[in-house]
Amino acid sequence: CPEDFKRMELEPLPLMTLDFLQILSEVCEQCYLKGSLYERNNKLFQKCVFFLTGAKLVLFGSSKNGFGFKQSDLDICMTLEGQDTAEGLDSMAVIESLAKALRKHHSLRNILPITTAKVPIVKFYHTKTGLEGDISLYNTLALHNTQLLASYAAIDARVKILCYVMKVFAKVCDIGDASRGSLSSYAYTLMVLYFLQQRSPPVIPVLQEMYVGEKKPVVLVDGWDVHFFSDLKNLHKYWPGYKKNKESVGQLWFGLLQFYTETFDFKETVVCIRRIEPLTTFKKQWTSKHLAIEDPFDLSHNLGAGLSRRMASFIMKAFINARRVFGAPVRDFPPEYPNKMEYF
Ligand code: 3AT
Ligand code: MG
Repeated sequence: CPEDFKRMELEPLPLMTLDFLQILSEVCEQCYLKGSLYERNNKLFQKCVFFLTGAKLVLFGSSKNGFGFKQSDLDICMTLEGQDTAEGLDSMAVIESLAKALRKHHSLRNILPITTAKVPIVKFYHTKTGLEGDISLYNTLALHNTQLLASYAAIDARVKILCYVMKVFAKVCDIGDASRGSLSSYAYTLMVLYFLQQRSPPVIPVLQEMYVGEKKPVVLVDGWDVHFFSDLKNLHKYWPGYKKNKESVGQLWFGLLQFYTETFDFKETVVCIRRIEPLTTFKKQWTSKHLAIEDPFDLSHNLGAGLSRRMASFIMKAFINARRVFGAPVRDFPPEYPNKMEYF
């Protein structure tokens, strides 16, 4: 369990040289440039949209928030014509009949309705594009958190790179599959955003705390406040921290690994991107959980709630190993890369 990893067990690291941090930045940037496919999923989505009579399909998740990559799935939200909310809807029955309708499409395979999850979904595999996807019903909050994440991605190019690198890290270390007991990509993205907000000076603001005018607006969706500051063109006017942080991606990536292994106290504190003040696990009554990550809108939802002690420990070990590996300077790796990114 994370709290079992006493800080003392962490190996001391050699001093980071500026050269090495430059190499680390290039590794992160190349990882992003090689794999990130911002528009790809949108195009493929158009190809694999199967028209279901009476249904409206909207793409969300990484295909829309700027953190998409080759292995990303298609997250699709379905609503029914003439029905604005899920109220009175027999979701299980709709999911079952949706699965039946999808089975008629010859280009779809592995159609699997999952009705036991918090949000019932139908999973599928599209043979022509090789994409996996899932369709959920009236997942309105997800559409809003996609917008929130897209706004953070639009503020600073380093956000996209780091979120992307984090997802690759999670996939490579086999700690990024919520259906197999670990955490979803979404949870790791929230961890990166939290770190970037807590960095000094911060790389991104807390958009949910910002507003123009006297009173913070409240926009309710499914009973939760989904307001956030979205006037990014004028961010420099309202956020004093605008462009204050000048660290490289390499510094930030290594900083993130240090933050979650050396500084952040998983036992006491919740990963929470909606406010800058620390939020305690005690206040949320989430003390029995190994890792607490609060959804930015559905505040009752802890994304780490499903983690077993064993899995939490496995995830922490991956972070500790990454801190050691990325913290060990190498001399001549990698070779010169083209397409360096400008991020200021
Ligand atoms: P990939 O590129 O697909 O790996 P992603 O950013 O699309 O990453 P996910 O597929 O994990 O992230 O999730 C897509 C969206 O689904 C993000 C969020 O709106 C919603 N979502 C995912 N997991 C959860 C969760 N545990 N709780 C609430 N919403 C979730
Ligand atoms: Mg996804």
